[in-house]
Parts: sequence; C-alpha cells; structure tokens
Amino acid sequence: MLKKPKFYLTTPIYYTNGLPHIGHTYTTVVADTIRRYKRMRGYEVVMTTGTDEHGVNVERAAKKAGMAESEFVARMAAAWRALWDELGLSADEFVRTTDLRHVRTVQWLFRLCRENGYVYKGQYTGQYCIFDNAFVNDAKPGDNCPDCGRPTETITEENYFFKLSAFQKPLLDFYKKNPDFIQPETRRNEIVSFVEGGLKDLSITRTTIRWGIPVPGEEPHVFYVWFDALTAYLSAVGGPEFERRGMWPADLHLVGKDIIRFHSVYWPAFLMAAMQPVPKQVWAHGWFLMDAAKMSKSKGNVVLPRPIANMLGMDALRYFLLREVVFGQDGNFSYDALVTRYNSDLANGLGNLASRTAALIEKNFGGKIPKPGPLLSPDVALAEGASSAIGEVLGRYDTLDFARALECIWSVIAFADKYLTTEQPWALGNSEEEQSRKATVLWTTAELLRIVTVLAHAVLPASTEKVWTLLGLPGSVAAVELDGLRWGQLTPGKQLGPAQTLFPRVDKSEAIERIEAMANEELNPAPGAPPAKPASSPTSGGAGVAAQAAPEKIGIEDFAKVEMRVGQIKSAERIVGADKLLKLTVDIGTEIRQICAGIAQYYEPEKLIGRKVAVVVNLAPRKLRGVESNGMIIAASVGPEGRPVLAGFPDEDVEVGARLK
Ligand code: ME8
Repeated sequence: MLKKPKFYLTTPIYYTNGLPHIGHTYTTVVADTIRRYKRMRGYEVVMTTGTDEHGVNVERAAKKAGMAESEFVARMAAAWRALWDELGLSADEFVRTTDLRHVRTVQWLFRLCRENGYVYKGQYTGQYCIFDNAFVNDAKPGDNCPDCGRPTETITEENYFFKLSAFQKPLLDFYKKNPDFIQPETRRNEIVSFVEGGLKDLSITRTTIRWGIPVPGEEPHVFYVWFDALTAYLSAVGGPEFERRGMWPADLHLVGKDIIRFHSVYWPAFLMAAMQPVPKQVWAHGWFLMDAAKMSKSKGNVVLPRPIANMLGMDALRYFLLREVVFGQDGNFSYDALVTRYNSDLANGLGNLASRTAALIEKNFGGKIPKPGPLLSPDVALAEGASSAIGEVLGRYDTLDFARALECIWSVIAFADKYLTTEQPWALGNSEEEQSRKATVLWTTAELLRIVTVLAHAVLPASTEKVWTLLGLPGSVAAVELDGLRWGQLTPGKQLGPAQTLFPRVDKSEAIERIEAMANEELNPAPGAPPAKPASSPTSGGAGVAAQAAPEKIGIEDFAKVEMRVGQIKSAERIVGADKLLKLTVDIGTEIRQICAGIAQYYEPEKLIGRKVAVVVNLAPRKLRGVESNGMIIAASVGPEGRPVLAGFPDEDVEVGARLK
C-alpha cells in the first residue's frame, strides 16, 4: 500500500492567562476544518494546539490567584483542553510549554544556534510591554505599547542575543524562492518590506523573569517567550528526534495577523540558524471584532464559544465563523448575524432539504432510495450543477477560501430547493409514468444531498454525520475519499436510516437572550457556583434549556445577599432589533441606573414613566443585546407564555430607594 502523504498543521500555542474566546476558537475551528478536509483527501494529518505557559504575566496571574505558577498553569491548560474537547476541537497533539519534551527541545535548539555562531551575550535596555511579553522597538520611556496601548516599562538586563540581523538576506531569498510561504499576499508584502528595512538582533533570554525554561548552565537566564513558544510546534512532533515521527517541517502554521512577524521572520531564522528544516507556510487570518473593537474581557465585549454551542450546536458556530468572513480579512461578530444565518442557511437550508427529501422518500417509496427513470433536462442540469460544484469546492478548500466553498455548496442546496418546488414530486400521481418521474426526482435530490453532505463535512462534522445516517449510507461520512466523489454513486434500493433532529428553527430574540444569559453566567459566575456545564442544545433534541434542578431551600443569609429596592422609572425606550427588551432608566434613590427588562411585548414604554417597581440593585452588570443592564426589575411570570407582570406598590406611596426585605 502506498504511504499516505503527511500534513502537519498548528494553531498558535495560546496564553494561559485567560480562557478561550471566539477569536481563539476561530483559529482552532479553521485548523480542525483543514484537518478533516485533508484526511478526506487522503493525507495523514497531525494537528497541534497547546498552551504558552511561561512569562511574567503568568507569574503575576498565579500570584493573584494565590497559587504556585505550576499549579496555576496546570489548571489553565486543563481548562483549555477540556473546552476544546467539549467543542469537538481536540487536537492530535496538545503541547504545553512546561512539558519536559518541550523544555528539552528549546534547550537543544538553543545549543544548535549557539554552536553555529548565532547567539551571543549582551546588555539590553529597552521599553518592554509586559502584557505582550515583548520589547517595544523604538519606544522611549513613557511610551505606551503600540499593540495594546498600555504603558511600557524600562528594563536593562544581561541577555543572550540571537543574530537576527544575519538573516536578512537568507530570509529574503527564502521568501523569493517560496512565494507562498506567507499568506495572504498582503501580509507577505508587509513582511517582505519589514525585512528589507533591516533586522535588529533579538534578545532571547531574560534574567528578570523566574518562570521560564532555564538556559542550561546559565542560570538565572531563562528563555524569552518567543524562542520558547515557537519551538513548541517542533516539540509536539518529536523535538530533536523529529525525523522519527516524519511530520516536521510543518505544512501550515495558522495564526492571527497579530503574530505573523514572529512566525514568518523569527521562527524560520531560528531554524535556519540551527540548520533545521523550516515550515512550508504561515497563514495569517484577520480579527473577529465585537462592536468594531478587538475583544477584551476588560471592555466586556468578549464572545464565548460555549453558550453558542449550547444554544445552537457547535456546527452552527463553525459554519458562521467560516461563512461570514472571507478568510484573511477582519470581520464583525454579531449574535444577530449568527442566529440569522443559523435559521436561513442551516434550519431552512440544509436541514429543511434533508428532512423534506427523507419525508418524501418515506411517504412514496416506503423509505427506500428509489431507482431513477429516464432523465429530463432539469435532472441533468442539477446533476451538472452538483458535479461542477465538487471541483469548485475542493479548489476553494485548497486555498482556504472557506466562505466561497460554503457559498458554492449552499448555492447547490438552493438549486435543489428550487428543483423540488418546480418538479413537485408530491403532486404526481400513481401511474407508472408518474411514479417513475417521482423516483427520478427524489433519487436526484437524495444524490445531491449526499454530495452536499460529503462536501460540507469538514465544516459541519456532527450534522453531516446525521444526514449520512438519515440517508441510510454506510459507515461514516468522514471516511469518504473526496477524490473519488462523483455524481451517480447513490445506490437505489437502500433503506433510509432513522429520522434525525438537524437544525430546529429558533426564535431570534429568545436565542440571543439565552446565549447572553449563559455568557454572563460564565463571565461572572456566582461565588461558589460550579463551572458552567453544557446545556442541551436544540440540535441535541432538547428545547435548548438546561434541565432545571429541584429547588433547594436557602437560608435567610442567602436571601439577604440580594439587595432589592424601590425604583422609579424615569425613561423607557425600545431597543432596535430586540423585540422583547426595553431600555429603562430607573431612579433607585442613590443613583439613576440603566436597566434592560424583557417586558417590551406587554408594556408600552410611555406608560411606564413614573411607575414604581421592585429592583434588584446588586446584580453584576451585564450586556443584553449589546446594551448594558445594571440591575433587574422584578416581575411575575404569568401563564404558559411567561407574560411578565411588574411587581409594584399600588396601595401605598413608598419612598424611592426603600429596601425590600
Ligand atoms: O499570541 N480574532 O497567544 P494568544 C481572531 N501565545 N483571532 C483571534 C482573536 C480575534 N479577536 N483573538 C485571538 C499568543 N485570536 C502566543 C502565541 S504561538 C507560538 C504563541 C487568535 O493567546 C489568533 O490566532 O494571545 C491569535 O494569533 C491568537 O489567538 C493569539 O493567542
């Protein structure tokens, strides 16, 4: 048997001073999609992710958490890993920069660079950004970091330096010989002109940091974060003995545009200095922005993956991330766009086509794939459309143009919807001729569905397996070889599989409110609360709500934690795009608060002005549909639809700000 070609790809090794948000999830989803795709193209694939655990930030975070660094990073790494597992994104290799295999690799690489004359000892004074773990070139004391905007610190220390300056020409020659090394083109141009501008030597060790990999025999020197972190890609697949595993050099490093320079300048230079093979490609994608700004926990605009996966299923998030933004460019994340795409493309698109086709085959052919009769021109057109989509979609995946690959697949789905609507198999009678026509139309639709399922699998791994089962096809869709995919391979006579829940439609406002509530809970957990657990999602057959635990009794001290006061509504207005929410300003005696309340369908904003209400005033602020809500108005939930009725004080003239006990 022929040996499979290998493909080794990586995500960045993420910092452990926070937990994954949608940006990290994006890179990891892309890597996972490529991995699945390449496997279906016959490659032996290894995907690596991991955690970057050294440096001064971690020292500080561990101190703040009252833990030893090793314990802190072990917990964080476990949390990252657990989340990737939960989201179906576990890599083949998870490398931690505190792993022994990694420590050995860094020390080995350093020794080679030194033996080859590319390392020397020197003094370094510079402005250092402790948040980005990097000296800020050309910054003066008092300057802020150009990347994160925070103040830099002046640091002088003895360092080992790497002779990056010696690699200007080798790097430029390398870029010229390997024009695809840096992608996309715009990033390549940026890097080429950066290197043409001259390269300064780089300090690669620190003596001011304790928490790092020691430079053997040179303590207190520890490795500087980039020499350490980048090497993790090599540690993951054998380190010094990489030849045995046969995966190095990496075929693809996927990164965000923020770290392209480290990957396309430093990393190949380190490897060239050590005379080791350099990676084949670095691909830098753009940012996912929230409200047009980079996400950060302190700005309160972080989007978390788990609540979305719980509400809509992970496939919906994968689809959205890859479909919404052209790979390489920046994009805006909005819950509105996410749920709109879910309903239109997944529920009404793929989900509807699959269940409609299966139901028609069930009803007309006892659930057996029918044998097609003579083909008419609409059938041929559909077959041709699907066949040419195969080539186009594979070409798009090959260039990581996921948005256009999906666009093409979904245009085929739309074609099939139209075909069914025009051919109307449900309107055909039982004569032999009409039965035969019905069989042709339904076989054609089922065959198209099979092709679409195979093509979309890398992006929608869970739901395409369900469609595969629904169509009664053998084995797993993941095992299909894309190179052998052709129109006409669906065998008639096979029985369909059991019905599947694919993408139930959701009410947009409700879905967004639930996602936001889960995200708020995850970002501001109640003290002592257990970590967030996956709830049932509509795609797992439940109603999308976590099962309610039996109510527990609480002591008066628990009740006393909730501070409720009489408030008076000063203004009320609707929120564009949120049918259920009103934005209120409420006087609570000591201050005026902005509070969002889910009462818009039952209360006219104008009639609320002046009304006295009960307000929970010590609830952590949260954002609802992007609007800050600082407190909660108490209302009864009445009837099966949960109509809100505001709690109030009609009999007595109570003072604004009075406490409820
Ligand atoms: O930089 N949009 O780790 P990191 C898109 N440890 N992608 C985003 C994003 C956003 N808003 N935010 C983060 C580090 N990312 C180093 C890497 S590698 C040897 C060492 C993704 O935790 C994107 O891939 O800050 C970005 O490059 C990476 O997360 C940064 O992760």
